[in-house]
Amino acid sequence: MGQLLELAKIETPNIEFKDKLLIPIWEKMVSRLRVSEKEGIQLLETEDFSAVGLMAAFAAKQISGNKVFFVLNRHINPTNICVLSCKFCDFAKKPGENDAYEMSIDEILNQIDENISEVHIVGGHHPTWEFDHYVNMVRSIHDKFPDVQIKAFTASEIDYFHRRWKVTPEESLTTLKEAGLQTMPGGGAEVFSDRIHKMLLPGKANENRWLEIHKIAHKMGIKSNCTLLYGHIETFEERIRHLIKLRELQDETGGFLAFIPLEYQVGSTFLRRRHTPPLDDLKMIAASRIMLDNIKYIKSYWVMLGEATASIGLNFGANDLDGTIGEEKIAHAALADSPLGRAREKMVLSIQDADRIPVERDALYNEIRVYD
Ligand code: V47
Repeated sequence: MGQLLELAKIETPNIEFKDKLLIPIWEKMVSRLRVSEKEGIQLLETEDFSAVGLMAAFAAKQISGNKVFFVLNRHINPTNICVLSCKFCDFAKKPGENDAYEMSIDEILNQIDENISEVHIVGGHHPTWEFDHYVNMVRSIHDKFPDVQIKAFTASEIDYFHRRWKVTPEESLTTLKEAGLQTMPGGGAEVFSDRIHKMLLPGKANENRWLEIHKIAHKMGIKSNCTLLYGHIETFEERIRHLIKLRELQDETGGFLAFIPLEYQVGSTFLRRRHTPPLDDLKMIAASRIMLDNIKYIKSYWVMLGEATASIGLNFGANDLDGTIGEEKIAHAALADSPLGRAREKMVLSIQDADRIPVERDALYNEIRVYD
């Protein structure tokens, strides 16, 4: 295994297991042995959610004690115009459609202020915006706000710059890094499965391409995040296989900062009738924490989970609550009922509600302030 996480020695809790199939998994965790695919599936299938929560909380405490991280950030989605037609997405629009929009670079700059640490930029795959436009966007932000770290463009967008403008990922990432890009978000991974790729996201970067682009980024010293879009038509097997693929790449590069399980928002796409029930969200967070033994941070993404479930997720293995966000558009286009953005005080309270210590961080997880 590549890069082992540093673990603090803490007392092993005494867990009363109702589901005896969890015991060998727990024994492996305590001995720092890797959990297998079959065991990962058991973590999602079990009804003993309190035991899974305690197991994951133990793993999280070994990694970051009682600390839970958050960032003052803004999400900016420069355009929703997109050549793709992913079947889960309510955000994308075609040119000329009623709600289609394009933000100018000045409009983007107006959404940022020097009080935030991170700006997160993800948008549609625009048919005519040239690659240079994205470079200008990053450079303009960096020039005006040199202290704001720029986390921008999913692997799917980097792949699209190649397909549309013949700029290879090596070239685009080198140029964007020179312009001020610091890290990459984890979107666009969806579910690593040929079956789902064909059905839901034809034409988008597939598993191999997504992983290849993150590997290129990591080799260039660009850290990134990773995600899984769950709660639609995927199986538990596909979810766990996806986590194992991420774990394998992390063994190789050590370049992932955080993993974010993204709960599918039903909106008007109706791949499923209802969103995932909160207890299943919590098991997903816990299984992620237990499987991804080499990725330091697991986010409880309040935008998609809702504020209450996200706060409880901090007792199911998550050690990051993401950020204040500003005006989120992707989940809200799919009718997420969380607020559009949150104040720092609300982030602190959600973490304290979970009996954890809030730590404000920057995009690279440097600690800015601990709220003891
Ligand atoms: O890639 C699209 C997903 C992603 C829906 O890296 C949907 O820190 C749910 O990746 N329901 C973008 N999800 C969001 C994302 C992200 C979010 C927060 C933090 C980070 C990070 C990354 O949103 C897309 C896609 O997987 N998405 N439609 C939907 N209906």
